[in-house]
Amino acid sequence: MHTVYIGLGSNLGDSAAVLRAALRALERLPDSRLLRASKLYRTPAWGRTDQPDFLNAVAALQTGLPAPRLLAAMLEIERDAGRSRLADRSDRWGPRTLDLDLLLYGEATIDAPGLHVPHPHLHERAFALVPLLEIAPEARIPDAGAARDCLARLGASDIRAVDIRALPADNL
Ligand code: PH2
Ligand code: MG
Ligand code: MG
Repeated sequence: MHTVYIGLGSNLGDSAAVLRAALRALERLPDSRLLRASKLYRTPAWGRTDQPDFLNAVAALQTGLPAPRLLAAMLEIERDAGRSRLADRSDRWGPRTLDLDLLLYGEATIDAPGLHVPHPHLHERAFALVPLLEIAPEARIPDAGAARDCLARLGASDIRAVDIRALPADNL
């Protein structure tokens, strides 16, 4: 069994409902158990900034699934949420209904086509580090060190936990 961390993001549609449904889908993965889920955070778009704010979260999973099978299951959850991808990948940094990223897979370093662990941008993305540190304050990123030291170099003043009272009741 491996402890893995999955980043969840959405900035299209009813993002809070999409992320909650994705957490339920992760809970149902075979040979896996959802250990923890962070709060939802409202985060300014990173990279391509001409798009709406995201909601982001991180989930911790204990799983016996090998990384490629876990990744395939995550892509299926994205598709079920209505995520589309353009063949030329020109939408790679654009708005999305659901993005699931494998951030950490135990302490493994994996470099295979379409599968790079730790996530190559994790150490430079406060929107992923803040929810990760909420549920795993001691997390270490292979080759980048303590996640909390990475975040200290970035700052996180623009990342806010979502107040559930500000969401429609059917989102709870
Ligand atoms: N995902 C991206 C690009 N930029 N910015 C935020 N705040 N949250 C994301 O999940 C995100 C992003 C590509 O997957
Ligand atoms: Mg992503
Ligand atoms: Mg992704």
